[in-house]
This record gives sequence, structure tokens and C-alpha cells, in this order.
Amino acid sequence: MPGHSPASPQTITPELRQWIIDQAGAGITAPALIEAMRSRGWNEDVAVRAVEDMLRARLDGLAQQQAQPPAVPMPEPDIAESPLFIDVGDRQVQVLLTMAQPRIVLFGNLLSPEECDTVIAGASTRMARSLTVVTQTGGQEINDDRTSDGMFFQRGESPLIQRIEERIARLLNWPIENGEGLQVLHYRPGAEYKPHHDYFDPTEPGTPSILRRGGQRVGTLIIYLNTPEKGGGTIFPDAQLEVAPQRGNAVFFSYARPDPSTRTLHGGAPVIAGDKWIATKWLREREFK
Ligand code: PD2
Ligand code: ZN
Repeated sequence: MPGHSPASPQTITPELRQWIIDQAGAGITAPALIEAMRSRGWNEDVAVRAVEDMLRARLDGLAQQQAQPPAVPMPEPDIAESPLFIDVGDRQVQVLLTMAQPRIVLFGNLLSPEECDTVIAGASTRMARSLTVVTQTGGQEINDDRTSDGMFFQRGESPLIQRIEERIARLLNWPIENGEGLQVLHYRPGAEYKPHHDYFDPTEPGTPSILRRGGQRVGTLIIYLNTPEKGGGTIFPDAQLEVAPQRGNAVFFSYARPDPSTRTLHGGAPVIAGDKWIATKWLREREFK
């Protein structure tokens, strides 16, 4: 470290500042840094101030990162003025809860009970054990972390699916073409979906081929098609939040980067009694073909 010679004044030089940053980056604690500086002739007040300045600059940097709106456009409902309802053309959707970081918004009344029943009926004859995308290969496989049955509707495959997709596009200000086909999942008692991120891991070898179809996922909307008797909430461990699965409601979350710093780890808690049906809409950066 840059020592201090008694002849020069005690000022925080760029060299000293860099040394403090490097040490802190290597995991040296603030008290240990101050002690190291003291033992090399630095005045304690100067050492404390230098370390405090460094910590403040780091915190400012972190706060900036979190407060900045993402540099890329993102799906986002119009909720800046805290409306209680959002008009999506054919329906007034309730805004029940919002969280900034992670970005989570809970909606009520997105689908009518009849629409929920019709989606379940249309899906139920086409269900198979759920597959998950394998980012190692770009393929799909049965996954023990996801003990539900599922199917995908084609985008716009029926007037009802089209109407729901138009509603979602308007609610989240995101092009209908950027959405994957609606996926329906059915969980029986005991079934769950262990915590995961919905974006594709950029470090996995199969991810580039997955991203060719519309880029990364940047948002998820999970629509509850029925109300299980017990259990089956959607959990967000980083936010210590659990969303109750109420028929017709939907939880939205977005992630500007494919990174855990988005704090969008989430899972489907085990269903304890009854069944659980959901429809998930994943939103891509670009047109999903
Ligand atoms: O069923 C859920 O609550 C759930 C939990 C986590 C659904 C998804 N992920 C999903 O469809 O991505
Ligand atoms: Zn998920």
C-alpha cells in the first residue's frame, strides 16, 4: 500500500483511493483497512474518511444501478400514477399490489371465471407431463423440479386465446408478437415448480439457439385459472413474497437482464389440497416466431 511519510501532508491521493478500492474488492473489511493504513503512518481520521468515501461511492453506484430505468424497453403496465384499475379495452383490470425491485405487479379480474373455465377445458384434452427448456442443449426434457402437466396454445389459435393475448399486450404495453404461446399448467396435490429464473442462462451452450427465436425473455405473466383449496402460491424467495393463486388474477414480473440481481427467482409452492391451473405468458425482447 502507499505508505505515508511524515514530511508530506495527509491527503487522500488517487493512488491511496485505488489501493482502498482494490483491497475492499478483495474482501478486506473496513476496520482492517483502517488499521493497515494506521500502521503505515496514516492519521486515523484521514484513514476513516478515505474508507468512508470509498464505501459511500460504492453504495451510490449500487443505488444508481437499481434506480435507473433499464436502458432497453421493457413490458410495463401504466401504473406511474397508482391507478386502481387499468382499462384494457374490454375489461377493467385491478391493480392489487406493486413492488419496484424486483418489479412485481399483481392484477385482479384479468380473466372472467367463464374465460378461466373455457381455457382449462380447451387445454385439458391436450395435457402432457411438463417439459422444461434445457439450456445446455437447446432441447426440452422432463424435469423433476416441475411436477405438473402442461400444454401450449398457438398464439391466436382461437378467438378466446386471441382476446386474452390482446388484453395482455395492452396491459403490459408489449407487442402481441413478442409473446410466446400461452402455456397452461395443471398441478395435482403435491405437485410444485421449484424456484428458478425464467430467463435463459447466458452461460449455457444451448442458449444462443434458444435466443434466435425472439431474444431473451424479459417478463412473465402467470394467470391463475382456478383457486386451489390450499397451497400452490407463487413464491419469490428474494422478495420473501408469496402470491395467493386466486382465479382470474395474474402476477407479472420483469427482468431487464438475464441475471439473479433482478431478484426474480420464483417458484410454484406445492399444492396441498385441490388442483391448481395456471396459464403463463412469457414475453420476449423481439418477435417470437
Ligand atoms: O405455478 C406457478 O406459480 C409458477 C411458478 C414458477 C409458474 C411458473 N414459474 C412459470 O410458469 O414459469
Ligand atoms: Zn417460472
